[in-house]
Amino acid sequence: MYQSVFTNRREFIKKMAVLSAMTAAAGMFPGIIFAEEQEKGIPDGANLDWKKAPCRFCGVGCGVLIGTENGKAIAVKGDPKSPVNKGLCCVKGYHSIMAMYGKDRLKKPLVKKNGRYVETSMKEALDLVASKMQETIKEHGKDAVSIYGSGQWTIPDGYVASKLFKGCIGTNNVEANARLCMATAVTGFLSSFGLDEPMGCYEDIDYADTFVLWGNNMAEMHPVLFSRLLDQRLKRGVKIIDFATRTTRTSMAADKTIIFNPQTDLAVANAICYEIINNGWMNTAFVEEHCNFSKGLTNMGYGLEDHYKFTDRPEAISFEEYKAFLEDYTPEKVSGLSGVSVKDIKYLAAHFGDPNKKVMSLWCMGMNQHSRGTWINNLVYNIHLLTGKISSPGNSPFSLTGQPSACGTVREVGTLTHKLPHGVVANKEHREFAAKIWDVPVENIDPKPTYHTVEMFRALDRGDIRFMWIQVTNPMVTMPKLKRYRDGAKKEGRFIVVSDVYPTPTTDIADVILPSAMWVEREGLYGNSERRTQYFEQMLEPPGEALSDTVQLIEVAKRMGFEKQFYYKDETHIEEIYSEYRRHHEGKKHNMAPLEVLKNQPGAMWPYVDGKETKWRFNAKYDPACTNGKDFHFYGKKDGRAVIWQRPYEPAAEEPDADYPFWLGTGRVVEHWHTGSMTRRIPVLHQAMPHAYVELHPEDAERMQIRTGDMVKLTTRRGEISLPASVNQRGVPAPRQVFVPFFDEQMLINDITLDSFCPISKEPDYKKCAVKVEKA
Ligand code: MGD
Ligand code: MGD
Ligand code: SF4
Ligand code: MOS
Repeated sequence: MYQSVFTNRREFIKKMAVLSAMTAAAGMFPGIIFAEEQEKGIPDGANLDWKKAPCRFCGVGCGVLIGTENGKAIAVKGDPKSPVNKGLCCVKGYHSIMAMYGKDRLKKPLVKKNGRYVETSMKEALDLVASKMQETIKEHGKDAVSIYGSGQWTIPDGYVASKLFKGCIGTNNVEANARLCMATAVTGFLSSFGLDEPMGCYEDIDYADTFVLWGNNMAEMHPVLFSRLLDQRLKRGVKIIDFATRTTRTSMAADKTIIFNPQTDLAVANAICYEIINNGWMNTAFVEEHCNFSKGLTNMGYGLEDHYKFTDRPEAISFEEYKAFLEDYTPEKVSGLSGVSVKDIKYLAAHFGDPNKKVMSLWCMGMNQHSRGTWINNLVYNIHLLTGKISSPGNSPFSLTGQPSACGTVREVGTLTHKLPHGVVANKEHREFAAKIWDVPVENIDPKPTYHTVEMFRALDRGDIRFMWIQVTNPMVTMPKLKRYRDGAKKEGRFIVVSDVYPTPTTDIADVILPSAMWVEREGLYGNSERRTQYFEQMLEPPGEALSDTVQLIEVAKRMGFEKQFYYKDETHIEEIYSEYRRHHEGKKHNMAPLEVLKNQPGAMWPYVDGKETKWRFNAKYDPACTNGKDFHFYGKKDGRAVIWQRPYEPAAEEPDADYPFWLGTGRVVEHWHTGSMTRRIPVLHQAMPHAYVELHPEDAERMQIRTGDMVKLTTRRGEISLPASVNQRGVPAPRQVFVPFFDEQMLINDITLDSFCPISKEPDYKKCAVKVEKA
């Protein structure tokens, strides 16, 4: 009911606010037993039924073992058999099962009637969703309905969503939150190599001598993987270099931290290439044999206007042209702009240049949420290509993913407007291939992409989109320049369906709220950063009438007349859906392991060929898809060569000025998952990090007489918010910069962020805008 949900929600918020910061829950625990059970006495484990699953949270994709008793999950431990985490977990993993047991779990569908939410049966709610969708299509056309999903969708969820919307309804209005996160990684891979996802794997960590972290706060965001780096340092004395815009827990653990001004990683990366070439460190044989040089358009803009369109126009260039271009990026010229000393630029370059050192680069949102994100991805690949340090054990440019299945569901299933599970909508052969598997007429699949995520919410605001179904994502906390998109979604004549497990600011704007079965309350598959697909079985009954997102979609599809396409015989549908999905990826370049294999082991990396996973793609020694008779084959490109890109430095969309003199950067903390909807309902995590804050540099704080806990007002051209200050606590930004985490729905930092994006990937730059900072 409206009353009950929102009283609960308010109570929840109030309770959250009174609890205060006490403990820092960042260490590693040996294993966790559910608190309630602990009061009854710790079970000896004898009666526990242990089953394996990938962790619910991040893209590292640790294997966990879940102990259930009497229909409840009560214990978690790391799976020692998992090659990802070898038995270890981080705080979120160890507390993951508690995320299912928040007191206000959604159990019944809620439908808004005269401004109030009324409980209905699942059957009626799904009838309403289907008929509303049909009505909207009839009145406004197929491109007026849309689905916005997630890298936390399981593979089957995303697959049936794409099949329903793209294959059956015939609209390309399918997007997922990984647009906000991984879209740039994808365009980076495609432009440099022609195929998405890392060539290497986590095992690279065991062989690399130097690790360069490009603005990736791994200690907090990929903790278990980071512990593998630390472990290698103990064993082999490897070097960890933290190249970032702020000092974090990662910096504290690194051997060296180099701080650069936001956006100037573009210039520093080019300076590293300059050094490599001009010091004779280039691997000439590799470059001549396996690389081409290209340039694209410049001055692309920032996507700030509605209907903004951009397509790059690549042009081949010679090595000499490329070399001449780098003359603008000598360490001396770049030092002033970037704030990095000439010595440190040379230090970085020397690590890449040393022929006796294997180097692994790691990055995540610092490089992807970047108004020139595709470019900086290209530039880091340039460094690895020029030195030939790629696609071999320990030599690895590694783009880390964030969500448990951003790779598996969004990138591989292709739940983005321009994509299909195999290939893109614009390609006739790809459409024919998908249509055949989907059992739909090929004319159903529209060759034209519609809206990327930011533009999709703009279309909802304008009224071009009238119906949106949101699953496993909380955009009313996470969209940039949020106020516009919240006001737009609330306009008359919009119909919003939200599938979630808890009430959130996004369910607040819904016309229908569907309760979902979560994680191991259903069967599913995720795909992690290293191309590893992992299966989990259903271990628990979902509460009330909650249904998996897959089943919700199938039920609506059937009601819309697509019984034939969504007729699956097995009970949960997963077995059949997954084997249907695998057909899209058949062949040596992307074959996925069969379900029987995934049921018996902690995942398998694709391409899975002749019963074996492929650890290093494009390297003939390891990858059976290499066919050019050479040592490496970048078969994503027609001529088998990777591309070294000429990409200049260009400024961010909005930079500090006299009125807004600071940089505002945003991101995450170790205790919370994104919007906190799950982790803030886990008492120990909530208590460790009860509310958001703004990090300031101590000199700025001193000048403005701000101390930790004082309220600080942040104002941008979009609005203002106030938050407590944090000085010399968790992280320390550079002078004239502030940092705010986005997990706290009471302090919505996205109300004041900017919706500029990388013109090639359309991924927003959440890391940079200009802000005024005042003591409140
Ligand atoms: P963020 O906090 O988003 O984390 O993982 P990260 O990308 O590591 O990014 C903050 C960093 O961006 C800063 O420390 C800064 O150094 C860098 N940065 C800022 N500006 C620039 C720039 O101009 N260039 C470069 N190169 N760097 C810059 C994110 C990852 O974390 C993601 S995507 C997800 S989906 C997961 N979310 C998540 C979570 O919510 N909580 C926890 N505990 N773990 C998570 N892991 C995943
Ligand atoms: P989450 O909190 O992960 O945030 O942002 P979101 O995806 O919007 O939302 C997941 C939702 O799914 C939650 O409400 C949760 O309760 C619900 N849920 C959990 N399990 C299930 C399930 O099984 N079924 C269903 N239906 N629901 C479920 C993430 C997004 O945020 C990302 S990925 C990035 S990279 C961006 N990062 C970012 C940033 O760095 N800075 C700022 N300022 N904003 C950002 N926004 C983006
Ligand atoms: Fe889960 Fe990521 Fe922590 Fe591993 S590192 S336990 S996948 S949250
Ligand atoms: Mo951040 S996918 O969502 O990787």
